[in-house]
Amino acid sequence: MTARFYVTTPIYYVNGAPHIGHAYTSIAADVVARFHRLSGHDVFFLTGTDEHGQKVEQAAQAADVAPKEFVDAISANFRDMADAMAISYDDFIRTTEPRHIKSAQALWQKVADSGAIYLGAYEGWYALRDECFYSEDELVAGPDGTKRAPTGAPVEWVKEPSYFFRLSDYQDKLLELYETHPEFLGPNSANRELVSFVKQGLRDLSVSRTSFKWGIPVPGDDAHVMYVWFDALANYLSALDYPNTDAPRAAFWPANLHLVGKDIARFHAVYWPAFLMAAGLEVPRKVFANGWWTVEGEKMSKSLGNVIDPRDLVQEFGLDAVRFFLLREVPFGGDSDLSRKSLIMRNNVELANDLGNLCQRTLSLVARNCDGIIPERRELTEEDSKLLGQVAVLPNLMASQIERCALTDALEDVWKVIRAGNAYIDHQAPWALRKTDVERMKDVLRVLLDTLRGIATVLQPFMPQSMDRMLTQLGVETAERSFAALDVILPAGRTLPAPQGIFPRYVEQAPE
Ligand code: ME8
Repeated sequence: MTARFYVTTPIYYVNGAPHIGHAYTSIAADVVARFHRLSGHDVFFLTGTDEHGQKVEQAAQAADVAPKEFVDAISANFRDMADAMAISYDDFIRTTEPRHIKSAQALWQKVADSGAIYLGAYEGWYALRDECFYSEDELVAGPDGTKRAPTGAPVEWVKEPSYFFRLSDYQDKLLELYETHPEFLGPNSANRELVSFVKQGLRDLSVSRTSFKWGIPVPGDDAHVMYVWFDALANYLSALDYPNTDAPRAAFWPANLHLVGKDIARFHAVYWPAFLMAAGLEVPRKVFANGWWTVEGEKMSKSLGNVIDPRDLVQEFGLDAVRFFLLREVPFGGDSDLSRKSLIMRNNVELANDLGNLCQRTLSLVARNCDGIIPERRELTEEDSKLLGQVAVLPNLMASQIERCALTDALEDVWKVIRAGNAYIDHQAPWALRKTDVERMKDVLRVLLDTLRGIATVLQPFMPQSMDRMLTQLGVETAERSFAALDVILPAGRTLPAPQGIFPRYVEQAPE
């Protein structure tokens, strides 16, 4: 049976335009989804938008637009961003869709039937920006001396009737989950933080609000709408048509991977598994929290005017240079800074020089000296076998990195082989062999073509558009681009198209 793999991005709030941070998590999830597809797995990749809650309601009011009209426009903008970044999602869920509302209410009902929800009154702190309740001891002093959430968000005192989820009952079960499944939450820094948060003791969680209307009504009590996080987390099930266990997608539960930002690890690794346990459902296999991007050393913010739309970067640098930079710059899971200087450097050094030149040199030698025809694979020297051996282990090596969400390490594995390929071409000097030993020159070029094919195949998840072009230039048919296809070498005799550069160097324009 084909292995199934279910991977998700967060569903993004529609209170503003998408920026590079949203694109980041989606690109990472896209790499994982594409990698599993190339491994022959049955993948379901979900993204979407989180459209309820007080924050979105207020943003619509501020724009003087009806909430539905407001969320329709911004959700479409997020979908456009996903398409522009080549996010290969299988479904895009919106929490205002009837299918989601139905599922979220069914989940609520199931949790309530287990006895884990009761009616009470909430009195305490709420940070609208985070859509999160905080206890007094979590608060910090803001720059103006007012109380703030640990994230810096302003807090307000809220007092209203509310349904509660018996989160306190789940403390031991959650700690047991973290202990028996250390891979459940990554990276380690997020894991440590969560374990200590849960060890400090869990209070029951307010899961409904009565002071505004823009949400999903609580089943059986229309005066309440669900807390936006109960509503939002349910998206991962509603896309599978929960509670219909006969639905074709039902078999994708439990999710293999929820990719999130570190700001929302708590919701995914504490609240979500507790809700699922109460509903008698399996918990996801893994939650992984990516780090935080700043821009030229500053936090992105509307007031600083430094919020970057990923589509603008793509316009300037090309999609794959941006995707590559984001996943290459810092070990996945860590914080990072986006600066033009480092983006240009990565593009020029690693893409244009290391990979682009290796490909261009090889293909132009084949064009000039072999009439553009793929030469025979003949007996290999020790050096040939060494390089091809390094290529052959890449899919498995990378699979284990991707399993741990070590996306940057997976890229580093490929770059080691690219560097080895460059050392090989320099040492073998096929341009010199042309005059001394034409047969050996052909053998060397064939080894290089096979090396490049392996490299381009495993890089497809990271840079789908440019690797598509590279594989076409290498004479690799569409059906020959999976990892399994690498077991069969390309037949000699195919004519390659005229070589064209894949990664142009970026030259900064002089100011006018
Ligand atoms: O939290 N660096 O939505 P959201 C890295 N609706 N990642 C960033 C980032 C940055 N500077 N800024 C945003 C929500 N992100 C909820 C989620 S899921 C059931 C509900 C990414 O629009 C990161 O993945 O605030 C973060 O977790 C997410 O965008 C937050 O998006």
